[in-house]
Amino acid sequence: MEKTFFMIKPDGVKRGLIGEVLHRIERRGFVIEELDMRMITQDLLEEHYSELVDKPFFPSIAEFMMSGPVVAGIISGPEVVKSWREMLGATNPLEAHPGTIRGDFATAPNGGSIQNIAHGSDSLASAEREIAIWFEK
Ligand code: IDP
Ligand code: MG
Repeated sequence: MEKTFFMIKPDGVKRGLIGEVLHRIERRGFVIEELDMRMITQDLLEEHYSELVDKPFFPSIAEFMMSGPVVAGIISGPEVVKSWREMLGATNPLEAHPGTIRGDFATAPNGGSIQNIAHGSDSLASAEREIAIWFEK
């Protein structure tokens, strides 16, 4: 069974959306395999977002992602990598369709970082890499 890595970001936790996001995962029929609330360190963030570290907006992402706890987890199900990305919606909430998590709960970029409630691995290879970073160390 396919697995992916997901995370409820600090904005989702602060706004009381942990239950909402987990409910959507369960309602869809995906299985929560691992679940862990924790603070992200700079080292973990740089490894997780290694392809973004050199972007000009990385400092604002870092400030946002370390502003409070996240809920990290692994979910499994048929084609869960692609399905979970579809359930999240577009990166920029302004472009995310209603019915998606980002389209239902987020609005405009906020102070240089795009705050969009939740994360999902973007491919099978990313899922394996992120699961290893977060849960196999
Ligand atoms: P994704 O989360 O939809 O996979 P990525 O391009 O992998 O999008 O970017 C990771 C995260 O970094 C985004 O979810 C968002 O929080 C933030 N981000 C991406 N691009 C920008 C940008 O241009 N400005 C500010 N923040 C960004
Ligand atoms: Mg991404």
